[in-house]
Amino acid sequence: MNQALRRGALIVFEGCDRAGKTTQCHKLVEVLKREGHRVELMKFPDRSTTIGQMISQYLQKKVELEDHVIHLLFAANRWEAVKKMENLLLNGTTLVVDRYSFSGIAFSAAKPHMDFEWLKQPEVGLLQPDLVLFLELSSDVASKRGEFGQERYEQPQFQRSVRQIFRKLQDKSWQVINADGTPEEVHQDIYEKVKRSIELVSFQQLKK
Ligand code: DGP
Ligand code: NA
Ligand code: NA
Repeated sequence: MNQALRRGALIVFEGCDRAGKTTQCHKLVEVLKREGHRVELMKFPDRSTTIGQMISQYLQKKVELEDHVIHLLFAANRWEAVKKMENLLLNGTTLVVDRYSFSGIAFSAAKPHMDFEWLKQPEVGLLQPDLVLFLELSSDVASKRGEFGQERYEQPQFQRSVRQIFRKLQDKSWQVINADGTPEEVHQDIYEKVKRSIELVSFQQLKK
């Protein structure tokens, strides 16, 4: 088969805070690289850009921003990466992305007085993931993972609401991953699904 025609897969990790997304993203990228795959790790929010710095300040509670404003900034932070993502995918690089539009919708929709239909609009037209790995932690295991950090959304009540909204967003690109196991067990589960996805989508068009 002609390698040059193959595109990369857009693999997105989602879940509540502390589910182990970041650890699993790193592990996956490391293993795929070792196997010779072209793969790149990305993370949203990307705090390194100008917009990302505003988001970071908001999350650290150094500034207050109206709920719709911060929602748009998070979306803008994804939009500013679109060209780069598209180029990499079309050139055969698989992207492993730590959070994407589903977090965008779930975290804002968990706030009072936010219109669900309005919230989805800024995400329309972004690249659609080929595979969403939703890391789900049972509440038992979650409570044993220690205290939340100090950032804005890191409160049990808020995270419970986020989790309920995530469930409503689930579509056929999702695979729910039981994140209660050891990092190695969780990784094995993820790895199988990702390998299948990379093969499956390599001759399909990118979706927007
Ligand atoms: P992280 O760097 O992955 O820990 O994410 C920072 C926090 O921001 C985390 O609580 C999840 C939240 N978050 C991530 N993406 C979005 C988004 O698009 N919109 C909102 N409102 N929150 C988000
Ligand atoms: Na966090
Ligand atoms: Na994380």
